[in-house]
Amino acid sequence: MADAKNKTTLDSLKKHRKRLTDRPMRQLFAENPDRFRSFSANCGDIILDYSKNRIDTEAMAALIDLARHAGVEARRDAMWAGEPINVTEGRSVLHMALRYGGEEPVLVDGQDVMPGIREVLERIKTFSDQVRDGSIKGHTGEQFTDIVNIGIGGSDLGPAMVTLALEPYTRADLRAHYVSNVDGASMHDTLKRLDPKRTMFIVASKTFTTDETMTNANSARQWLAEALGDEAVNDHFAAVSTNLEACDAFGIRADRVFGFWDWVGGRYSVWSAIGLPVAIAVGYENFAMFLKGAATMDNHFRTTPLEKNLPVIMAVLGVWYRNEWGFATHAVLPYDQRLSRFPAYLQQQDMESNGKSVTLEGKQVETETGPIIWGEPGTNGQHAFYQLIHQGTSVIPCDFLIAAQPQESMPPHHDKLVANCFAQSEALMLGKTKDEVVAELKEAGMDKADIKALAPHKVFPGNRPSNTLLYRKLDPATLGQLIALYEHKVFVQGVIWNINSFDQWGVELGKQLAKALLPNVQGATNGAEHDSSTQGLLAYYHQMKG
Ligand code: G6Q
Repeated sequence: MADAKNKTTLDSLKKHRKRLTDRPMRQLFAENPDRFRSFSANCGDIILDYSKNRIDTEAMAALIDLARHAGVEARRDAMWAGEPINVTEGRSVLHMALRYGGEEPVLVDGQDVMPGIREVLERIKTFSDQVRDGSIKGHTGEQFTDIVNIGIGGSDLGPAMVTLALEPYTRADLRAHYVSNVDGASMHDTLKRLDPKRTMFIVASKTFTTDETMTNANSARQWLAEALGDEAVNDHFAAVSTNLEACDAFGIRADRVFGFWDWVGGRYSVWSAIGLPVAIAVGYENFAMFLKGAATMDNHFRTTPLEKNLPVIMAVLGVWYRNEWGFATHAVLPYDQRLSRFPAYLQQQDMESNGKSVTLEGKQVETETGPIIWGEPGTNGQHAFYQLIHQGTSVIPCDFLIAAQPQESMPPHHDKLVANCFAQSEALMLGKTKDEVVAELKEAGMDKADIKALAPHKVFPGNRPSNTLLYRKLDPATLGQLIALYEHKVFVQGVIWNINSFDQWGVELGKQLAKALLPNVQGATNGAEHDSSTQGLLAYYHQMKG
């Protein structure tokens, strides 16, 4: 946590936690019929119901105080002012500028970044329109029907998740595919259904040096050149990168290279030209609505008092559970099949940002930081891992996400989906007492001995916390809002924990060692410089691969 000025707030949080330990939510709901009204807030069409949490008015006020004392407002303003708040990389953090769309200048080192953003957006519009209307064609004069995005991490998870989420806005005759893994299976299985004459590749890499992406890009180029000749490559490749020289060296023509800037972190880059495959798949107008939705949430985050500020509320509740109650994981459960990749997207968003254990000053943190984020869409999860959420020994705070309106008219599907979603949070909150179980079993005619044996298994402890995010419809603007909501939530938590949410040094060691190991894997050497486990694995690998 930031420093001593938080001490009083932290002590008060402890007191609130002790007090609330003896007052389960069931009781809190019974005492306050207005609980939903007291603990819900909205941003446009997104309602956050956070009443099913282990809070009361006093605890919530203390949590908001924690955010205030940690300096969330000042750091938020410093981010928007272009200050280099990513201190370990000496960079500004201005993904909000990418979707701002307003007239005011946004400055980095005294330079307005908005003209550059507008220029790239204009190029994305022209290019995506021309791919969609067929005026940009492949080498043999055929219209493109398949776009393969080659990127990984932030250059993949965002656009892949968004394309899936906005499926109703895509065209059946223009498909976007995403290849990220260096596992050749991914590229192989994607290409086997594609016609090179009608396939375009977008190589998406901020650095244009990422090994997985460059390996996949080279394989794609080879596949294309084998089918259509080397001279076709130019017509079938585009690139998105901050490294324009490397794009040129790869052989991608300048008018097919879309730039972005070092103040856009990889996991915040879906709003930049990294969103190009999305713009092609759903059309530029929808991509623009997606940006606009995010800007709505940015405005909410920047101007709404902390008490009614959705990202702040979700952030402090997360800190409450992580630090005061000791809950290590957090589940994201969209009742929206098209958000099936949203939990994976948020895993990067949250765990790469806040999976840190040193403070901004480089000291060991004194509290737990980012939780483990996981999840799957409902109702599928109900038939799988929800057992543990309801009756396991770990308490797992959950976020439920649900649209009021489905995209397709297929009654009674959506009503059933909504009923299941609301039922889960109610069940988690209420639980089922032993008395209730016994009464139910008696009612069903079971004899006393059987009731005695079975009842303990059928008790639900309840008092298990959740948020519900209810939105009108999963349209591009709403999706933009939802993503920005979580981005800001993670930001606020990073400020409270006093860590740098914008670097990711933890991914480096594995990359270094993979580079060092490759010669051992490719040659038959035993890798004597490695530990005995690695040597043993290498030896068996060489023996087994034959
Ligand atoms: C995200 C990370 C990381 C990055 C990938 C791909 O914040 O920086 O996930 O996006 O490693 O990097 P490139 O875009 O440079 O290939």
